[in-house]
Amino acid sequence: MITWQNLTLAEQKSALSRPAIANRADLTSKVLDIVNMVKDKGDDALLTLTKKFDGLSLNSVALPSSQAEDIIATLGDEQRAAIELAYGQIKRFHEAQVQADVKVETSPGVVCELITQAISSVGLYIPGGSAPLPSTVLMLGVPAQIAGCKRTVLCTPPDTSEGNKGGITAEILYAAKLCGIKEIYRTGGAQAIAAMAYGTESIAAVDKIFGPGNSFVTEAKQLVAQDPAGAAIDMPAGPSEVLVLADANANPAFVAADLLSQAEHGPDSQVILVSDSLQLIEKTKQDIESQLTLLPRADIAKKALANSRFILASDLNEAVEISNQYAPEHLIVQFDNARSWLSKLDNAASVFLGAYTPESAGDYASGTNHVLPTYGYSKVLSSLNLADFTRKFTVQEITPNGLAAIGPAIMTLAAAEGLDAHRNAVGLRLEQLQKEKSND
Ligand code: HSO
Ligand code: ZN
Repeated sequence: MITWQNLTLAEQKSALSRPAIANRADLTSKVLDIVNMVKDKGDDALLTLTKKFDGLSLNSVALPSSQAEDIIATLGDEQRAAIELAYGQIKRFHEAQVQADVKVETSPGVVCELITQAISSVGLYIPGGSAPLPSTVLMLGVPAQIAGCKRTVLCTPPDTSEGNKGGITAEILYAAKLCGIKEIYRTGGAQAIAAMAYGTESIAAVDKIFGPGNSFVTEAKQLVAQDPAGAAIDMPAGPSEVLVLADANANPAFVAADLLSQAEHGPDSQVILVSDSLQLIEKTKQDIESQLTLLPRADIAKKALANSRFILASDLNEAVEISNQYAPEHLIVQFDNARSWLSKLDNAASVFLGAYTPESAGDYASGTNHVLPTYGYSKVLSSLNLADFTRKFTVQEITPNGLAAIGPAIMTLAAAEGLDAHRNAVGLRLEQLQKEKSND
């Protein structure tokens, strides 16, 4: 446990540091090889890499729609209903984010507009591996559907489990179906990102790629985003994080469960507890131990917990300052009257207020998006939202009288910048108006 006040400024900074991404140059070169292979060989590269990494020989990247329907038919009623509930919640929250276009007459005869349009084609990456995430399909697919993107492509590694080898998990397929996603491809990793960015015979390139993934996927997203011929990406993604603020009255079992729910995501997950109560910290640690024994993913959680931090603050204000400095992806506030602290909470990407608001609610079904900036980027970047699936452009239209009123100022500004062609573009028109006036 760390007692915050006993640390020097430098020690405080290092107590909140994130682990550096190891051996980036090596990763970049491996990912570049994969990206280039997909650029050169298209679908063949995807199928070869699927054989290499997933051990599956597929004869096509696309999942035939009849196969998708057969897999969906295996889904139990309870699972179906849960996906439908989450879909409805996420839809309600994201539909409310639709913004009206802006149209303003800034002065008589000068009309300016800001219009929102859906990004034409988007690619959604859904990780497979140790925990396939149908919830992420909803988090990406629902806003794409509401925005009205013309094409939505979904890529995910093929299922390797017995009984559905080479297929895709039923939950992922059903979530995709609710979101109206028709293009579904069985390919994962850096190769899927390259395919969506540059296109292959079966996957046409998209404008923007969304979704979390391992270090290969993240690196591939960064590479294609730097290439003007590649694709835009949603945000830089690092390992998932939670910081819990808890006071002496918090329920340690709840706090332990919240910390563990983050820790089970991956060995590199970041888990931090900050409290002003030594007793709460000690009890939470005990509860973590006892809850861990029942978790199937205990090994993963233990690895993440090895890098966790338990910080004792002198009071709640100091606890809040520590959180603000760390800028967590998820911030859970288990203080009495948590809402009264909201205006003091800076920099967290997603805030959970009160004892009955676990992160799991936001991960699945409250309605908020679970794709969030990590690694301290939440200081400047936002939670994924409807606007990420749109672009905004401006329109203007000016009448002769409108131009006559603002034209002289434009000419003065153009002259000040030494840009005479700009000045003339207005001057010529004002002269024309002058002529028409004297002819009347
Ligand atoms: N906590 C993860 C999202 C997630 N949790 C998906 C469960 N499934 C990152 O925000
Ligand atoms: Zn989660």
